Amino acid sequence: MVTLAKEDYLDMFLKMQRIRDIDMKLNKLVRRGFVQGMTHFSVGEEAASVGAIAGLTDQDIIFSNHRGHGQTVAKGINIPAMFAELAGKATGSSKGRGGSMHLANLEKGNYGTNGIVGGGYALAVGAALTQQYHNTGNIVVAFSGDSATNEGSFHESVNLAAVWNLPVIFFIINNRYGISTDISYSTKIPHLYTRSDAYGIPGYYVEDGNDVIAVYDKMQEVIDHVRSGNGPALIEVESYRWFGHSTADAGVYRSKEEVDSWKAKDPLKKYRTYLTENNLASNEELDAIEKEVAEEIEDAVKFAQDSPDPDLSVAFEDVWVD
Ligand SMILES: Cc1ncc(C[n+]2csc(CCOP(=O)(O)OP(=O)(O)O)c2C)c(N)n1
Ligand SMILES: [Mg+2]
Repeated sequence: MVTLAKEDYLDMFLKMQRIRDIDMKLNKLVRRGFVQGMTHFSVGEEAASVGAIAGLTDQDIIFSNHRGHGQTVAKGINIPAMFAELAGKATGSSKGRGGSMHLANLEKGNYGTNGIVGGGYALAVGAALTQQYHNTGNIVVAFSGDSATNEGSFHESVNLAAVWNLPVIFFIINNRYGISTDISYSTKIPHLYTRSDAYGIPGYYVEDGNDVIAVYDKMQEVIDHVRSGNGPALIEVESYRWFGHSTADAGVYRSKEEVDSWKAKDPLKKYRTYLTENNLASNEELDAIEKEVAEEIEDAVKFAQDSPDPDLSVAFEDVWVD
């Protein structure tokens, strides 16, 4: 049973609203050339990201993938710096060199999103080895989609993490698609969390990954297990992306009925109902947060638009660490 301070409940709502509004805004801005290259939206998957990250500390580390806006926001990136990064500006969180698929925020433990499917797993295992070696007590979470678990890197990484007893959580957001491929074409087993059996680690499952409290609650168990030195764990949560795979995808392989059925399970509406019905927040308070987020995003877009392009010379900065 989850019991949090009111400010923590509201912070989760704020972060979910930010993820929603940032991607809704970007969906308009990409058409006007605001973002260089492709971008992948997290709309519909807000509860999975926020529920997963709300129980981590700033020192805990995450790695994410091409669909990493949600985790990046949940891990507390500065919003104007994120917009500037998406626009490739000098004031961006990675000085404009990363963009949508390479968002990072080292101070808050976001070691980077990653355009290579399955590319984050081994990096997360390496970071977890560092935590174990230096006995920091921090843990690492590797976010991925469902399809990525069919990459060889997944199996090698989970196996190595298991035999070395590393403090890493493999967090899978199962949205049932890898681009246009329905999961039934790519994966024989009905539940991805059972893959943990092959490596001798525990597997956890949240059927309603649109319920932020359910995700948070289950993650508390997973975090306790991993932080206590019991080695890695794997968790699968079910959710759905409302938009196409990326801005280059019209989504013709999914029926309107299917998409609508998931929109009816809107994570933000679900959480608003939970908060108001349990007297944890009023509709007025939540409306005020919505307004605050809308203004914050307008300001962030303006900040990005008014920012200068990076100088070419920065391309070779921060490549090596002594
Ligand atoms: C190694 C590699 N193979 C293929 C691609 C192209 N690609 C980008 S996203 C994607 C599907 C990923 O699906 P999933 O892991 O389920 O994540 P989702 O997009 O559903 O969030 C593919 C095949 C890639 N970027 N990297
Ligand atoms: Mg997927």
